[in-house]
Amino acid sequence: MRRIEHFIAGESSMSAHEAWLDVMEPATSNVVAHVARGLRKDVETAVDAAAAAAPRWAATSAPERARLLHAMADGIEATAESFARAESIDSGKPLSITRSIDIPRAIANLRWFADAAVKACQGTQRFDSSHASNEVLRMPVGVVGAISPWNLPLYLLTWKIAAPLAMGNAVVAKPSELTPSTASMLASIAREVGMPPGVLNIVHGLGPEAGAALVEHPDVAAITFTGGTETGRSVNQTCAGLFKKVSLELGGKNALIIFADADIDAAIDTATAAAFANQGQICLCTERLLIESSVYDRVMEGVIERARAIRIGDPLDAETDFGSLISIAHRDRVEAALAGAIADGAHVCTGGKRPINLPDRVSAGAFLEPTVLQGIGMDARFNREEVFGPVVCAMPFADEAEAVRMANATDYGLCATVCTQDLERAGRVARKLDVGTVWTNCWLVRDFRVPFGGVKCSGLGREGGDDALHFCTEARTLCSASNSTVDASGAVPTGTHT
Ligand code: TXE
Repeated sequence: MRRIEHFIAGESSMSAHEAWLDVMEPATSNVVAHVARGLRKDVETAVDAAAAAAPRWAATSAPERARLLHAMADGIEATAESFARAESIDSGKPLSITRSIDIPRAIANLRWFADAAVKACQGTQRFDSSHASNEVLRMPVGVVGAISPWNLPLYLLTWKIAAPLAMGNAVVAKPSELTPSTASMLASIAREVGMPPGVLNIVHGLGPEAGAALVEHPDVAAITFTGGTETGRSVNQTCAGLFKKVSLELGGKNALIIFADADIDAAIDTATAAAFANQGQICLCTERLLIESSVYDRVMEGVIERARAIRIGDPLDAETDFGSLISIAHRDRVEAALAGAIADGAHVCTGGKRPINLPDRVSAGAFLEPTVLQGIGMDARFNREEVFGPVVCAMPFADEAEAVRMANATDYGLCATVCTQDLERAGRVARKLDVGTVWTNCWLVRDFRVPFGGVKCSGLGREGGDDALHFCTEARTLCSASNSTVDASGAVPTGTHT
């Protein structure tokens, strides 16, 4: 059986306690690998390696750091098909998606932040007066801990580590224990391209063990976390006690609002994609579909028809659109939420069952049909809690004010989509929605430069663009009677990181 080890100080290593966890292929329910079960000791070794490597890495010029990140991106690109396959096997998502989205985006993450950091390190902010000159440096914080989930494994891991590495920090990453393969493949590439030992470390293991030890470690200056809201709450509490920088990208209960004046066919396509992409397991997926009453029946007919046309099947078959959920345990949770909705009066318009007639290879997988519900209101539990599966609940609304009220009636605030041809209305509604991102007539359009994150229980802080570069650095103000400057290459002196 394949064994996935930690990557610490540039070397593969087993856990100090030689403990292993099973890695399941969720589409088949077969064990496909064993992954090291990292414990506190392993995290300590990794943080020591990172702390030792950080000063020299910070003193390396930004272009040289960028060159190594681009080399890692090249390495993924050269073996993209193996990455796409490994991601599909670990996560149950279709190969068509890992080929077209997950792996290309992971490559782009490394490249974009590599270049952005070079630009950021070229110029420092200056504020001069007749008395003094102020220069603001962005100093790397030292060691950054990155904890990532299973729904977009390499995509989110690279999204979390690229900015810190590019800005001169060392990283200890803890990927999800459910999807460790591509992180380990990335580690091999880091070694091949000559990433200095200790700059990137990967410790595998369970959240409450390896993850918690990373968050609690006093030498980890910042934690970037993507995962569930309850886990995020506990990560946040630990970081608060240690005055640690923390960035939390958590769950959502996102609404997609369709006004009667929308391009209805396009809105139906957007709604279907937003509800069922990645089997509904993206924090940005739509779980509440709000439809203006006068077009409710027409929209529902279209969404149901599109949901039924989605090709469910073996994720490794290139024709498959829709694979399995991440695990049988997660499908149980989604089915429990569905059963709760039905008990509260929901009507299942389509889906709601485990698909039959799947190919033999995947007949024991964690599949659930794309499901559309209606008939329950905003007070139903289903419409308040994140479900994170392929189930969307439709509700009619009478007017703009009611749509806004319904969309905001949740503890979450990650994103929303507004479908309308009246752009004035779109702008008005967007300003009233209590979320981090509002899309108009589109969904999941992501620009690296824009801030990304949520409000309320959806998280804390922003990722992307300058926010990401600022998160992994501290501003240091140099106030001087005379002009001073830093090395134009972006290198910062050894020993100055905290
Ligand atoms: O996430 P966890 P789970 C939501 C979604 C899902 C729910 C639970 O609603 O149903 O969260 O999923 C690590 N200290 N999202 O349980 O546990 C863990 O090992 C430190 C939304 O899988 O939050 C993994 O690496 N780390 C989300 C990562 O946290 C801990 C994506 C995420 O796992 C830890 C995934 C601890 N105490 C789930 N406990 C999104 N925002 O996209 C766990 N971890």
